[in-house]
Amino acid sequence: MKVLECKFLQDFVKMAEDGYQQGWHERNGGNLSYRLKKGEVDAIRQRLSETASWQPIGTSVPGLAGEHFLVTGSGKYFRNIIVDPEACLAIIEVDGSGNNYRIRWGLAEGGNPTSELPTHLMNHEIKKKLTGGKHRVIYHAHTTNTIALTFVLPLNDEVFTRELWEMATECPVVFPEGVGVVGWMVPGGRDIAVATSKLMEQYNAVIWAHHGMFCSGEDFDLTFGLMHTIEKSAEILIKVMSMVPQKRQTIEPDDFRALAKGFNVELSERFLYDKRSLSI
Ligand code: 2HA
Ligand code: ZN
Repeated sequence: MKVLECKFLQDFVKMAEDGYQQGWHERNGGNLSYRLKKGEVDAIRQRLSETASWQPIGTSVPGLAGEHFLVTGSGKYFRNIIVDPEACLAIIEVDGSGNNYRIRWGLAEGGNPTSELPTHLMNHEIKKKLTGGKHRVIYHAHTTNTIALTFVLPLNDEVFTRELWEMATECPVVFPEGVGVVGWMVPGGRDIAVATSKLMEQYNAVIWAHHGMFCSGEDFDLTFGLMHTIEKSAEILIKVMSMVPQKRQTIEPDDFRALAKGFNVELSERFLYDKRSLSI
C-alpha cells in the first residue's frame, strides 16, 4: 500500500493543517508524532527503506524498541505539510536498544525528524506504558493565548489548572487530571524532554513557559481536541483579564465538586484551593 494513501497519514496531515489554520504554527513552529499500529506498519512494509543509517535519538527510550513513528521534519513548515507530505514528514523506526532511530520513509528532499524528537519519544514511552499502549499521538503547538498566560500567571500546575478549568464548564471534564507547567528551558534537548515526560506521568497536557504546549492522546481527534479546548479556555481568560482586574463571578470549588459528581470525573482537591486570600 502507498504510504500517502494510508488513513493514519491522511488523518495526520489533516490534524497538522487544522493546527496551522488555528494560527499555532508560524514558520516551522510546532511538531507532531504518531506511533504506528503493527497492522499499519505491515501494510506499508514494501515501501519502507532499510538503507538509512542509524542516528542517536539524544536520549534513551527502551520502551519503544522496534516501534515506528510518523513525525514532522525539523525545520519543515506546517503550512506545507498538506501540499507535500512526503517532503515534510518521515516515518522513523527505533532500534532494539531504544537509543537510535533510522528514517524509513519521507523527507524526500532531505532533512531530519523534528528537533523535539527526544520530548516526543520520551512522552510516547511513558504514555505507552501508563495507558497500556492506548495513547499514540503527541502534539506540540505554539498556542498563542496559553503562551501569553505564562507571562502573567505563576508557573505552577495548580494555578494554571484552576484558571483554565474556571473559564469553560467543559474543561474539568475534558482534562480532569489538570495541566502541568514547565518553567522556561532550552528546547530541543534531553533535559526538557525529561522534565516534560515526568509531568506526562500525571497529565495529558504540559505547558512550556514562553513557548507552547504538548498534548498526548489516543488518536488525532482527542489530542487535537485537548489542545483546542485548553487554548480556547486560555483565550477566554485573556479576554476576561483584559476587561476587568477581577472576575465578578466564576465557577466556585463547590461547583467543581458538583460537576465532578454529575460527570463522574475525579477532580483533585489540590486544584480546588480557597482563593479568597489570593489576588486571582
Ligand atoms: O521549531 O516548535 O520547539 C519547532 C519547535 C521547536
Ligand atoms: Zn516549539
